Amino acid sequence: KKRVGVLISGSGTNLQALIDHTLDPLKGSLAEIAIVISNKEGVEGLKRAERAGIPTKVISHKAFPTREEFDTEVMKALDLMNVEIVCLAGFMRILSPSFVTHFRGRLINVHPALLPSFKGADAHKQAIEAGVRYTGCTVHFVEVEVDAGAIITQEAVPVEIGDTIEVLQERVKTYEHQAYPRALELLARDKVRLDTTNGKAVWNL
Ligand code: 3YE
Repeated sequence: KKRVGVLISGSGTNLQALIDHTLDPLKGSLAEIAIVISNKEGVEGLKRAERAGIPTKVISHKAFPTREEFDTEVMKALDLMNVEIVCLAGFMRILSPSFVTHFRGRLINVHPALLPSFKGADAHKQAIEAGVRYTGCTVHFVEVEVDAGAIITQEAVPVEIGDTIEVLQERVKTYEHQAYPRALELLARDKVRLDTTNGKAVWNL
């Protein structure tokens, strides 16, 4: 099985979806979560990992003088666990070029919008303000430029009249929980890879 590291910053509902998927014998997953790393202590996502018997580590970005030094510590922890695939799951840090380069093609993120629309940390606010009737979620390869990497999977989600950011966020999350395990499986099974010469996804279905 491919060893996966998951990076989190909070409640870890996407982590839970990845745990449930990879631990379900009926799914026959080719991925196994080897470690969960959080940049914040005490978050619910760490408890989710512990309940599933998955090793955890807290690496607080506040303990490091620079972004690069924090990222290097995370990189070392992942390499020590022989992690082959890294999933960002509600991890709220921009990763430095050296980290992205180290894991390029093996590093994926879920973003709560239909990229390339509504990049950044307030995607639902942007979607509501734009008045779109559909938003969604995207699992993509991580590149140095945030939310710009090649797309692996997307799900479209309706925006209902009167939606608040919170209500829309909850609806989109249920789709993220479907899309993220599917994307991880595509990568773990080498059904998709990143062509690092041009940054495009290559499909072998
Ligand atoms: N890093 C790169 N490329 C990507 N990180 C994420 C995706 C992604 C990535 O595609 N290179 C919000 C970041 C946006 C932000 O400005 N964060 C602050 C810290 C805020 C905090 O600690 O609460 C920062 O300085 O990084 C994952 C999603 C990033 C979300």
